[in-house]
Amino acid sequence: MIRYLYLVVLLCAACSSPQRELRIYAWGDYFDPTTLREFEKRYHCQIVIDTYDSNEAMYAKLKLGASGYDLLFPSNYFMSLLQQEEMLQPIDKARMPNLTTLDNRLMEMIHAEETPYGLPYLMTYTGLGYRKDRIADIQPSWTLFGHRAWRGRMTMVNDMREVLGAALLSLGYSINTSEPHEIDEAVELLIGWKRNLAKFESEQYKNGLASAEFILSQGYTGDILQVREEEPEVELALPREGLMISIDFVAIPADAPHPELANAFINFLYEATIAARNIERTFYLIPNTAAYALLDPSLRDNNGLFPPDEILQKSEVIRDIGPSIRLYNKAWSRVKAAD
Ligand code: SPD
Repeated sequence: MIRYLYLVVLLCAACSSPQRELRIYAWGDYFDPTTLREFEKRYHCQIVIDTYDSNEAMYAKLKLGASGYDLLFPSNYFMSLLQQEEMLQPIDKARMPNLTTLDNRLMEMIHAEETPYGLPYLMTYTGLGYRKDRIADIQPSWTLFGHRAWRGRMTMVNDMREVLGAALLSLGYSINTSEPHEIDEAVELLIGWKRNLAKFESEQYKNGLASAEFILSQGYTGDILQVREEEPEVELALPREGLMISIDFVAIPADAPHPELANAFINFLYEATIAARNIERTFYLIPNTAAYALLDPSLRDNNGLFPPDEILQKSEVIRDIGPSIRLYNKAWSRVKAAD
């Protein structure tokens, strides 16, 4: 009887003890939800996710005092700012057996940003989403935003580097230029495009494409492919001038309440079967060669996950451009203020 009572007390204590929370601050549509449930089961915790739609928005919220997050997903070109401001803690790479199969080709791309404060989690390309039923025979180009006949039916993301990048690429300039006259030309071009846009927006446009409210949108390739799963009239197009490439890192904030659990989650993300499930659901590439081998064969020639070489050769990784970022901030304010 006493033994039975003891068991009941133990069980009740387990039920009533508050579960650990792993609080993630990440981009939207970023994980296969079944993988999150699996982590919760394995580690007896609950995952809570808040989302942001640009690096700038994430940084601003943290600077305004938002705290309690265990994990962040800043893009490569934002890592050094977060480090300089001592907003991150080192990752415990020694306790990550799943790191052994990281894709070296992609690791070379992020060479400049290699750091003890983060790991590359996800490759993101920026391309075009469009309605096949409204735009037949598309000739993919960033300059399509100059097409007046589609006024009010097009969107671009609310992300300064991505939008200026599209204009710079169409002018034949580097998306990382620090030349004021090149950035000025891009601003002039963008002000013209802006007159044709419904808005700069990074999340709701996906519903807008699905409902045909919008017929052409700049967007992250994985997001566009996720919409295509729901609405086959939505298609991905890769502009002939090339793509903007970002590598979103995974990082742990300096004040994370559960760094142990956060490190375990990072290792979990690189587990081959988990990475493969996340790739298949999000259509973003996690740089893990062991996961590539597990992918559904239909994904091997998916041009959003593996863009063709002739496009990749013209594409560029968005880089940290140091103090020249001021030129971009000013340029973006001019675009935003223009009628
Ligand atoms: N749902 C959006 C996922 C893509 C995030 N990557 C953003 C890169 C910004 N340059």
